Amino acid sequence: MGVVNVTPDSFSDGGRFLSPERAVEHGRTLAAEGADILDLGGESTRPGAAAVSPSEEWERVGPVLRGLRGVGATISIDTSKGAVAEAALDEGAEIVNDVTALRADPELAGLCADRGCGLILMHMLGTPRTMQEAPSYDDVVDDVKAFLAERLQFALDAGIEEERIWVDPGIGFGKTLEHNLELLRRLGELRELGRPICIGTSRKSFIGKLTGRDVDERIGGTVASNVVALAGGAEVFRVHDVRAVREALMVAARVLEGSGGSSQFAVRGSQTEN
Ligand code: HH2
Repeated sequence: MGVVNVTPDSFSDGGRFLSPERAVEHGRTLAAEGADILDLGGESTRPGAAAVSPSEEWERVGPVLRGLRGVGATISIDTSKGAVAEAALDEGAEIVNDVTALRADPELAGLCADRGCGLILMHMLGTPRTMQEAPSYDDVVDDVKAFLAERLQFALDAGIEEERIWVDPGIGFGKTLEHNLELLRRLGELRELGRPICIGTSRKSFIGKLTGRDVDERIGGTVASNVVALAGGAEVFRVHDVRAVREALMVAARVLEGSGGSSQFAVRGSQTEN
């Protein structure tokens, strides 16, 4: 899953793709690099980011969504707002990626049930504004798992089909460095929820803490953390650097084959090199 942020203030790439033309071009590049899904976002979730009205959010992402039609990737809309999700689904998006796991907008669950779209339920402690203020858990993996189980049941009760739902532990959303590492180390425990796991480690601050690298220099840590997530059973990898991560996952998947790891990546390399 390649990230297309049409925002002025995303932590990773804020402002770089705010013009629709640049965002569309970026999305096309990510699709050409092998992204199966493009995740379009018009509101940053970083701590302290400015809130955006539904109309402003849609004004940012709408033209980009239209420009990416026919690019050969499934479009996912990264939003917590029913109005934005509805407009995006009308324009051809097929997945709603809600970082609040259906807690922010009471209309969103019914919309997803009616439309039969895909849905990503992500864990976050508190809100983007407050989430990094001394986050604490009894056991981060057990707590995240219980939260996702509860949100999964909520979605099912709202009439959303189980096979359309993916779960995500929300790396960096109300988590310390140790919490993020523990979630990646024990990711396999979330498989007991019975739904595909989506993971978003790309360029996040825990990588900066470990490597000392600035946000646009975290590709090594991003690759490593996604490979670890693959070994833990993740199936959807939300990243800014599609080519590098995809190639790493193709190789890692072959190594893990037969060891119980996931192996959905076909290897397309030359047979004549070593
Ligand atoms: N992370 C971000 C945004 N959306 N969605 C899911 N499912 N999982 C994630 O880990 C996730 C997400 C944050 O990353 P980014 O979009 O690069 O930054 P910003 O929120 O500042 O736009």
